[in-house]
Amino acid sequence: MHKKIAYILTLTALVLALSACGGNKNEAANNSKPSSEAAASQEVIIKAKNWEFDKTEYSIPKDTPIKLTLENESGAHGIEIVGQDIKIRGNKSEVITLPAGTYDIKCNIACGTGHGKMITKLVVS
Ligand SMILES: [Cu+2]
Repeated sequence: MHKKIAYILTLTALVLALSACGGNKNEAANNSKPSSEAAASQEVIIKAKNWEFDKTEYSIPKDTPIKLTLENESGAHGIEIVGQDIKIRGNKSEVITLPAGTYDIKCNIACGTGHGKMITKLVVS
């Protein structure tokens, strides 16, 4: 009986060790992958002006590299995908890849009176 328990414990430890190794390996692979613009399959343009974005919602496919571009039509604005380390300031692009979910996008440059209203959504599905 004790042998069986020892066997199960060993097996559990082995499985945990293997899954931990697998996880680290994937993480390292992702970190070393450069996010080049060439990898993006489509582009989403967010247009900003004083004090709103051109859409109340933007949609992109999940787990797919997308070129996200910010165009300022008036004023100086930026975007930040809340909860993610994704920030664009001014007229620039960045290639992003996100898992499924709904994210808030907000202006990240103190742009004046309506700054607090500059919020939109990014739906990833
Ligand atoms: Cu702002």
